[in-house]
Amino acid sequence: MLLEAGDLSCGFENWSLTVESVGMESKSPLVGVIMGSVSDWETMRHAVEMLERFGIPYEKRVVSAHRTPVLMAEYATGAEGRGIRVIIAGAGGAAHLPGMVAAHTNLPVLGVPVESKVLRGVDSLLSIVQMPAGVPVATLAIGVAGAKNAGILAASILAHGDAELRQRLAAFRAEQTAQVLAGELP
Ligand code: RP5
Repeated sequence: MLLEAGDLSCGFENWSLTVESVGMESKSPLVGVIMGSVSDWETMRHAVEMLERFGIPYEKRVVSAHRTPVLMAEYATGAEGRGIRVIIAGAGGAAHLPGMVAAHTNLPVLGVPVESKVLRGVDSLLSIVQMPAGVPVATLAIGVAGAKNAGILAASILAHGDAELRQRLAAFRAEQTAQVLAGELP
């Protein structure tokens, strides 16, 4: 059971609802959502919204590999001991945060390349995806799609030990399928 006490009335009968606010952070998070800057939030909030849809307890915070390197190392080394099971790390530009976090933990790290202004996120993507063999970062697509998929992938990872969450994932997929089948071209 991954759900914690809290308002889950946004429930799974209403998958198409847009989550207007993100306020279900947990004191016993299973997913740590970190990002290099407050400016990444507009992208990374989509990962958080997906976790909220699935009722997965999470925490979110800014952790910068180059501006707060000591905090980053402490966060990554301490995450597993605090009960975190997946880390989602978003960063843009010379996006070393996911790789540096992965260097400090054996937890799965899902990297989200934030779309940078100058190179439109190609720099972020290449920085995150090209980890040398031995320290993996599971890299998602650039921008919002990647952030959403990071949330879904975190749910998939956690669903291995949680039949209820597996059901929610299946329902989510089924709703997408139904929407496509119901769609009409103009
Ligand atoms: C990276 O630098 C952050 O992840 C962000 O995407 C980028 C720009 O940061 P700001 O200058 O907007 O704080 O560390």
